Amino acid sequence: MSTDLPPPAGAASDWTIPQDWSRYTPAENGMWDRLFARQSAMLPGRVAPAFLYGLDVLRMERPGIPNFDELSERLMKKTGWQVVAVPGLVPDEVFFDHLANRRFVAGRFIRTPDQIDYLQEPDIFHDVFGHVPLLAHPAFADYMQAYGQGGLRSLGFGALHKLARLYWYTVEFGLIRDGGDLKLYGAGIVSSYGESRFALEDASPNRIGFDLMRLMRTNYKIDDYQQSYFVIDSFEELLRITMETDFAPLYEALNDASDLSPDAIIESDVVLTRGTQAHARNMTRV
Ligand code: HBI
Ligand code: FE
Repeated sequence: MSTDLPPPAGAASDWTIPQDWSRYTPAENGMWDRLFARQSAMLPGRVAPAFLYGLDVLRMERPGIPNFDELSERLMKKTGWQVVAVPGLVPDEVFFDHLANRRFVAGRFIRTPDQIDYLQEPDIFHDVFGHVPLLAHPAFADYMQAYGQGGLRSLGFGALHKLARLYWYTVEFGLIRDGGDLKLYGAGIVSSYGESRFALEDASPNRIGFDLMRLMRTNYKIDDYQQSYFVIDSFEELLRITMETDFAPLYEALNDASDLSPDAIIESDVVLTRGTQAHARNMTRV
């Protein structure tokens, strides 16, 4: 997205808009409740404990679409984050600038019943149910801010699409070790009825230990379940690796390294599951 686009009419110069929380209709609040009930039934035993803790301290199990001012007040006390409304996708620079200042931008609209299982643009259920609970976790909260700062820097290196893979394979589609088990934490998985089971339980995808350079070589699919998931040890470890890495030489090295396909397994990988890729094969068969 071009970074010099003006915000749409009615939006502030930083692209934020009022949530207008009191204007949600019963149907919209009902859609939230329906999605919430369906996803929370999946969570116990599958999702990272920090996610459940976030739902709890943010009081997200109360019915109806959450009020961003209330979420911000609770989050502010825990980790200094806020949730602000935007009309939809915002330019990269605007997105990163908000993250760098500990503001999470969320869509305020909710999907309609015919979009219950899939929609292209992130709605309030994906953004708030998927992303916001982990912002109550100190290390994850710092990681998100660091990502925003790194995002702004990456624009100067023309390296945004490499860095975007880090966001994709962690914040959106990451898995985390929990004792001897794997758990979900990526917002794209946690907010998806189908993928929350697929990512953990299906034999199709690869599950590979997190390696920053390797991950940033890996392409991803935006319109189907992932073919590989990357597994972190902890949010503290993810934050540490990100903070200790100088990304400038990494971007240099990435220019000389070939891209990897989403289903690739390479020699240096710590392979937790070698996927059958049956799902991806069936999807492409005509
Ligand atoms: N805008 N509202 C919104 N939400 C996003 O997740 C988002 C965005 N704009 C750009 C963007 N993401 C990308 O820059 C990153 O995911 C890399
Ligand atoms: Fe998202």
